[in-house]
Amino acid sequence: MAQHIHWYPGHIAKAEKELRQKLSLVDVVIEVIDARIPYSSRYKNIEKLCPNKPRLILMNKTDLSDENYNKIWAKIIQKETDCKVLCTSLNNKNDINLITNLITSLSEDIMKKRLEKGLLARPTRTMVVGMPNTGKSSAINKLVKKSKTKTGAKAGVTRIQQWVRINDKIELLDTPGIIPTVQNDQNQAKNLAFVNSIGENAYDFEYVASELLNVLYKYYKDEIIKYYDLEDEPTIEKIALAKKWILKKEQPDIKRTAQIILSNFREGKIGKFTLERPEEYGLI
Ligand SMILES: Nc1nc2c(ncn2[C@@H]2O[C@H](COP(=O)(O)OP(=O)(O)O)[C@@H](O)[C@H]2O)c(=O)[nH]1
Ligand SMILES: [Mg+2]
Repeated sequence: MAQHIHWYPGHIAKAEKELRQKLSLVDVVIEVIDARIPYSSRYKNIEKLCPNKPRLILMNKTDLSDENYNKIWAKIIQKETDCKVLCTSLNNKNDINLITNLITSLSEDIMKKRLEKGLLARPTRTMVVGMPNTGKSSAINKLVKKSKTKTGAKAGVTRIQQWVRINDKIELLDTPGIIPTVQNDQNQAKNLAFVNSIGENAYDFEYVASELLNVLYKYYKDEIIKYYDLEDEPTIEKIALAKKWILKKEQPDIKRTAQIILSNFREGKIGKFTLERPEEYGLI
C-alpha cells in the first residue's frame, strides 16, 4: 500500500496569492480550525498573509473532539497567536451573537483610526478562512441566516464575491478563503486526511486507516477496542474479521473495512477524540 500522501506544490503559490488578495479586503479575519487536530488544521503562514490584522479563531467541531482537550488547546493557541479562540460546533445551536460581538470588538481600534483619519464610518468587513472541511461554509451560513441582504459587489472584488450585511456593524464576504493544505509535512498530511480535509485521491485508504488506528490505540485504547469487539491492538484485518466484513473464502475485506473505520471516526461514532497532544509539539 502507498505509504505517502501526495502533494501538488504548484497550487500553493497561486492559492496563497488569491488568499492574500481577499484578506486585504477585510478588517477582521475569521479563521476556522478543526478541534480534533488543532495543531495540524492551523495554517502557520496566515499571519504573513494578513500581518497585524485581528483574527478570531473558531476551534470548530468540538462536538466531535475530546472535551478534556478543547480548553487546553484553545488556551495554547490563544497564547501562541495572540488571537481570541472560541470553541464552536457549527452544525449545532450556537451563539452567533457571541461571534458577531467579538468581530465588532476586534475591529474597534481599526474603526476608530478610520475616523481619526477623516474617513467615513462603515461596517466592519470580515471573511472566513480555513482548510477544507473545517466548517467555513457552515460558519458563513450561520452568520448570513441572520440577514439575507446582499450589499452588492464592491470595486476590486470579483463579481462572484458578494458582501452580505450581517447586522448594522458587519459585512461578510460570502465566499470563504480556502487555505491550501499543501505542505511538505507528512504528519500534518496524515492528520488532515483523518478528518477528511485532503482529497481522497491523494492517499491510500488502507494506509490512512491503519495510521488512524495507531493514534486511536495510543490515546483512546479502551474505546477503540470496545467499539470493534477486539481483544488487543487494532488492525484493519482484525476489525474486518471481528465484524465479519469479509470477501469470498473468508478473506477480510480490507478496503471496505478501511473506509468504514475512517467514516466511523469522522462521524464521531467511536467517540469524541482529539488526535493531537500539546506535548507532541513541545507546547506544554
Ligand atoms: N459534527 C460537526 N460537523 C460539522 C461542524 N461544522 C461543520 N460540520 C460539517 O462538516 C462538513 C464540512 O463543513 P463545511 O462548512 O462545508 O466546511 P468547509 O469545507 O470548510 O466549507 C459538513 O458536513 C458540515 O455539516 C461541527 O461543528 N460539528
Ligand atoms: Mg465550503
